[in-house]
Amino acid sequence: MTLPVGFITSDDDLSKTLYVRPLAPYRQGRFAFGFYELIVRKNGQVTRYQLGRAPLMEWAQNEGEDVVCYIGTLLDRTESTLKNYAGLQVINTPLIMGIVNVTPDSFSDGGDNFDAATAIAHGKMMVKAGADILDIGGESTRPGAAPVSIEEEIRRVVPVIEGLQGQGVKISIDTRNAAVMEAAVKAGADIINDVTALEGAGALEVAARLDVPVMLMHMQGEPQTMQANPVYDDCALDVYDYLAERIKACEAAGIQRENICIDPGIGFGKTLDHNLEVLNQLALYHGLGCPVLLGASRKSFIAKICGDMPAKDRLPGSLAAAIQGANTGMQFVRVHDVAETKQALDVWTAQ
Ligand code: 8Y4
Repeated sequence: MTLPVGFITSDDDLSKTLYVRPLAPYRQGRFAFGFYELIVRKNGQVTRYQLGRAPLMEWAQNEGEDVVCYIGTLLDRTESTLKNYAGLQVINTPLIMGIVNVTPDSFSDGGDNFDAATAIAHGKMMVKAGADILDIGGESTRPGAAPVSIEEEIRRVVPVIEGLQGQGVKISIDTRNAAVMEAAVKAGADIINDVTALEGAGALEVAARLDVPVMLMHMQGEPQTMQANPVYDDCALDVYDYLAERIKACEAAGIQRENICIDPGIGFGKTLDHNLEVLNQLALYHGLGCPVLLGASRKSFIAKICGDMPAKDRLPGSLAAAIQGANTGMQFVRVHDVAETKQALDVWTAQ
């Protein structure tokens, strides 16, 4: 496919027109950034061109100074693989976020203390297994899950955050409620993980005031209905544009880019094809200049690919997704099975 010449005009918003995706796998200690996919989106048309770095820069030069500058920034961001976030040093193998659910549907027995004690024990086990972050959540975003009051959500997560202090790992609070963010950080949480990218009432302001690192995830629609009929122009690019817009909103609210991690939100308002489009182009998101997290563990896209099986039987598919994350330079993977994921990533890293 021949490159468009004189295609970009001064009317084009470059940030919604040009994207670059590195084609070589990210490998620890030996990076090969020779080849890229240049993605051009104009008038609703998306065209992809695969080319070497030098021809890409040559094309940019012909398009003008603004394009040189924009592509230069994207390449700089994509090629700076070392990123520090939340006091964690991220080398070129993903760090592991272990999932700690504090929702009644994740326990067979009901009692309050049982819930907290079980979650704390589970968290400590994940630390032993090699987790770098524990993600503590008290609200289920599963379709059909019972709604939880803010008081109940706080009552669930605070004792678990307190019980997991001093383990030598970071704690993230998985919530979309500003009041829960506040209570959780007060109890010792280090990071806010929000599946609505701080779009909730007061969330941006509270996160900025608390001055803790944030994770911004993409979701289309609302948890109850998001899987009904998700529609995109181009899923991977639409997610990119959304995250770019949320980064901008964070910066405007006083949250610095170094304190932002982004996440394309596998399974959140996405069909199997949408999820696969994102999973196949994960490295695109490095152009946004933030560490990237991939959360694919046990999600239903695995069952849709392989034939239905319960969530607990999706470890092999989850490990394949984690390795895809490693190959595309993801800084974090969010997983249920920490020991197993660590073994897979250690072997990948040792190659
Ligand atoms: C079995 C068990 C099958 C759990 C599916 C699930 C993400 C997230 C969730 C994510 C970030 C989940 C809170 C969905 N997913 N946060 N949270 N990224 N940042 N489903 O992908 O695990 S909950």
